[in-house]
Amino acid sequence: MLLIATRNKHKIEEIKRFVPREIEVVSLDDLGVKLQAPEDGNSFVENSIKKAIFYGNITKQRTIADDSGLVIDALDGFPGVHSARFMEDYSYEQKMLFILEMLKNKQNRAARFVCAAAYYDPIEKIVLSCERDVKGKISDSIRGTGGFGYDPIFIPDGYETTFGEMIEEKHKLSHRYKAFSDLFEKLDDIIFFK
Ligand code: ITT
Repeated sequence: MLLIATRNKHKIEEIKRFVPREIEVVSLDDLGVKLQAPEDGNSFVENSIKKAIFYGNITKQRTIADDSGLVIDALDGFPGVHSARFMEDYSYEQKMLFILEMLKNKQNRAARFVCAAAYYDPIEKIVLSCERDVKGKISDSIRGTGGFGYDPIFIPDGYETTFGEMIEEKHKLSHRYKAFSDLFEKLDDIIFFK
């Protein structure tokens, strides 16, 4: 059994796609976990490991966690590890409009989505985290209703459409797809799931 330790329902749906089919998964809600992991690290990898260890120790289950965010070059990496908590009381539409406003007079619209995918085994004390990104740029406007978070303003390299306008393509090229593919490839060598 494997615990997918995120409170973000969109992330759960995406991560489920990347877990090998033979592994049974459970969520924090399935296990009745109410506590919230600390997320005060300075990097995606650090935060992903904090989440995995926190929830793995509470539940005594093998656990995977995800820390991710949007990194915008012209804004010195903002919102980065603060992607979920910046302007916390505002909607994602308001957050995206704020970002578009900050980039209004900037030539450089380069950005990337980053994901750190972590695994923790509380019995064997194994900890692993893989970080990957997908590079692209910030669009001129909010486009599309698919996905979640900042998807409607992110255009991956080689495409004209935002993640919000995509249906299946996002899951073949995203930061999350890459990070979890790496993680399960590494785990395959050291763990036998049942
Ligand atoms: P958990 O900590 O419970 O996993 P969270 O949503 O708070 O849930 P993070 O702290 O990792 O997770 O914040 C990630 C934020 O970055 C997320 O809420 C989105 O705003 C943004 N983000 C990450 N991946 C994204 C994606 O694929 N598409 C759009 N936005 C994304």
